[in-house]
Amino acid sequence: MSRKIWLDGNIVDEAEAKISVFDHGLLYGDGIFEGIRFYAGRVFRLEEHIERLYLSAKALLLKMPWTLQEVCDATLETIRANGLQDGYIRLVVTRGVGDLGLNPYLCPKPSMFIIASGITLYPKEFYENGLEVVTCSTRRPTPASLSPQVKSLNYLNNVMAKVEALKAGAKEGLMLNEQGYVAECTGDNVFVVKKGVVLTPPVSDGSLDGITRQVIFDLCDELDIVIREVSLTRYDVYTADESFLTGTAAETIPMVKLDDREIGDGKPGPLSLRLITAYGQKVRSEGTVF
Ligand code: PXG
Repeated sequence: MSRKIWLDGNIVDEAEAKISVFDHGLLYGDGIFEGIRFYAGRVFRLEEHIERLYLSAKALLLKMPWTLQEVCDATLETIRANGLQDGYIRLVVTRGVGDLGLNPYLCPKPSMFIIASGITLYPKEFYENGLEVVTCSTRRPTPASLSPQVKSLNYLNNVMAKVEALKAGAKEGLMLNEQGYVAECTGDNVFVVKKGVVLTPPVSDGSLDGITRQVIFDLCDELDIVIREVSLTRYDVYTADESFLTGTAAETIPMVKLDDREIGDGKPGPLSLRLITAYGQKVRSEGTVF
């Protein structure tokens, strides 16, 4: 069945959903995106994702021609048009059509399209047995360049890191910042567990302020689990008792090996599994009904 795409205010067939070759989203990666999941008829953390989209837009001086509510409504409309109950939303805003040359002020109108589809980042067995991860040589950019908080259409740094991981036979790659501290994986935030305490790097170490990451803070609060933000080195991950990764697309997944070192006993840890189960329950019981 052909997917229905929301494109600049209209629902169109996938084959009709086209963007100009002069769109600066394509020519310069000048644009932003969001990835949102929906489960059993509800969109999880919809407002938070759309708010983050607006923050990315603000940072890039990209003036959104739609209100936040209109974007939320368009997202729900797209899901309904595709008759899905569970899936993934990819929302993309481009700078719009301009001419050759970087100048964004020559692009009068941004474009937005919304895709509702499925997504599988890792095969199912990795959710049960855990992921093996390798450290990539590609670093997360410093906040002195474009902030890692902007979900821009230029993900080449992460794509190249992912390629390194795949070439090394791993499904995911750990990215460090310029100082060598752990930032995040190519599309997921990183957590470790040490002596019953959950630790994750502060976002100032170069990670995206993930919405799933925030859910882990909420769950730790609800379950009386101590969680702290601390800078981590690879040593801290190698010697942790447990580790797991989080992201909207990835959800929550145990990490059991880094650079050939088993983390803990090399199996998903009990605290990670508790949080992963609680996450699964939360996403299926909260959210905006569509
Ligand atoms: N780090 C980066 C660099 C990301 O892009 C996350 C962490 C997790 O954040 P959330 O808010 O989702 O918990 C992301 C999320 C895709 C795709 O294909 C998107 C992401 C990651 C992987 C794939 O849409 N973004």
